[in-house]
Amino acid sequence: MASAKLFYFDGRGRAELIRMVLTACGVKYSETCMSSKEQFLELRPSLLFGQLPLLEIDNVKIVQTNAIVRHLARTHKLDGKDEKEKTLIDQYYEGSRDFLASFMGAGFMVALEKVAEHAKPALLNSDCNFKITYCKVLKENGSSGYLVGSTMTLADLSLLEVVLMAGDYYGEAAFDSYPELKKFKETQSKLNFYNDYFHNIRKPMNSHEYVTKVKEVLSMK
Ligand SMILES: N[C@@H](CCC(=O)N[C@@H](CS)C(=O)NCC(=O)O)C(=O)O
Repeated sequence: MASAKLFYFDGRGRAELIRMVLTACGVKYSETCMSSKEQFLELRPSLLFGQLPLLEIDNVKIVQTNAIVRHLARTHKLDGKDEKEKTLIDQYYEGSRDFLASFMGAGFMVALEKVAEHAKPALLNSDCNFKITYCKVLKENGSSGYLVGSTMTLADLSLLEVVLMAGDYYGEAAFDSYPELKKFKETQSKLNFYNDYFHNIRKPMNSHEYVTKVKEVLSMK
């Protein structure tokens, strides 16, 4: 079984999806979490774009979150069985990444206490386009509970990250009137990887300490 090293911070950010995919692929990994400016500056020359996350796997250093998860998906067959499935997976993956990107830095831009309020219009509205679209896709794919085909793919993991985030902020209310998303979450929660991910791997929601630490390490104002 492959083993890997993940370099990031001790929080979700851009690395949470990588943690989910590593767990779903059954890859054992260790984490190095940046805790000082000096530690980051020492690592920086080995980062292709000077940025984290970095995943070392199979003697290769990979940066760029999307490249990392796509590498894992390709090497562990979470990327679809034919060209049509691969394209659909890419499409749904990009859709949920775009949506998530609008919240990614929220805890760094508005006071942490205001993040849920900030995200509310997009995540809780009864006419949330994102949720409507993914419900439609799940419905059209039949009763499997997955976005593409009848097994888990990278597209599902990417959607799951958004679904879990919405659940963190608003509980079950996040899925009122979206039965397909409710069922999607149930399907995912019955998979073997989920229990391990949810209980042992998933990082907590950002705290003041975490935001302060990241800003300090990256010399952010
Ligand atoms: N497109 C890159 C963006 C990476 C990125 O912006 N990383 C931040 C931390 S979340 C970083 O390392 N910033 C330091 C810098 O840009 O100097 C990815 O998805 O990996």
